[in-house]
Amino acid sequence: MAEDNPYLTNPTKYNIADSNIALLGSDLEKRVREQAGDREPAWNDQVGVKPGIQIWRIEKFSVVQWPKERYGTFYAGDSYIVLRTYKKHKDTDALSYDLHFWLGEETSQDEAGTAAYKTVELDDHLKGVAVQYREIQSHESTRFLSHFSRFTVLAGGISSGFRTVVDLPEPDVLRLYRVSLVKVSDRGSSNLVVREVKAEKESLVAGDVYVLDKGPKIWQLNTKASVGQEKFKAAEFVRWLSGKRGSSSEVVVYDEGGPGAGRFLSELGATELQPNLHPQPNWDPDTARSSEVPPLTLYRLSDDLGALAFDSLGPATASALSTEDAFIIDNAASPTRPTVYVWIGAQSSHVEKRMAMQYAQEYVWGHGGSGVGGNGVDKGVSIVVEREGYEEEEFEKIMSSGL
Ligand SMILES: [Ca+2]
Repeated sequence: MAEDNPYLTNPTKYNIADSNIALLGSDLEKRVREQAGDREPAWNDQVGVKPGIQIWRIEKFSVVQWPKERYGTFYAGDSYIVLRTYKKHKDTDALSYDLHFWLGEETSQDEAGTAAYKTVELDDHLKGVAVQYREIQSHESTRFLSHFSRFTVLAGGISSGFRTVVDLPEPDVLRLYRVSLVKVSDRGSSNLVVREVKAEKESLVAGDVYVLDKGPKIWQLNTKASVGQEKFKAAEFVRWLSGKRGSSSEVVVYDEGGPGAGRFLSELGATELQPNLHPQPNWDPDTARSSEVPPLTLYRLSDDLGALAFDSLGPATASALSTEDAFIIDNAASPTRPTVYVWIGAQSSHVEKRMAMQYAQEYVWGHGGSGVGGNGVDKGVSIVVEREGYEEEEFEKIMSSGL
């Protein structure tokens, strides 16, 4: 389905490695404002009024409601806004919010900028009490993944039209999915994550389960390093996929090293799996901040002296957070939950509140380099905005151990 979209005929890719979102005061911001108008119709009285998930996709410069039946499925070519409304305490009426914007690896700069801008706007609509998160494809926070019992990322996007995972592919089509379980809570519950990857041998890495969709045939490969629950959940996904097609696809399950597994590999021109160079660390709250982790570093964003100033305060100290300013706390070196936090004081100025996320993005961009464990900050790192008085438990835990 070709879409009449003047902005996407030649989209500028939002390249995480080489660019940042210089949004406020930029030409992009002006264009977003012009296109969107002052009042966003999507932020109406149906938004954030009862517990549940709400999702919008950025289309051109607009915020468009994402169909409920597609919740949990994201396209690498798009940007989305995800709002989770919940009650922190079940006995009260007060609602809390997790507000995420998710940027696919192939999304355009315009879409990414619009998503970031509209997220701040939605937070304003919610009276500024949401916790905001920037999510980058393949670097999603566990908080984000915990909202979806099955989280799926497909290739393509708005410019290439809809395709669902169950669309029956052409008989000669090969689609490869990497299926893994991701721990989403400290109590050990796990959600299924399905990512479409290039159907080529380089994509086959030890440690997960792969599903090769050949249309009439669906093959599952359990690698040796995959865990039992992963295989089980992947089989559930395969059964669902086949079931959606009226069980017309023939399903075969292979185990790495077992009979026939070579057939799966050779279909992609491989003879063996690639070694997993970046195994996912296991989340253990007790060792979340071990002694090897560098101390948290703290930055202050303040316009108290007129112009907006961004200053390093060095290692975090307990007294440094003040209610009159915004702060950036770099916990990107955490081996388990690398995050850059933005903390916004209740008495901070309008400009400080508005600019904080942008400064965090520029900070991440400017410090990008060797990534987790090194001196730099992984460009895909989660950015989380915490408002004074509405902080997440996780943040409080990190601050109390770091300060
Ligand atoms: Ca201030």
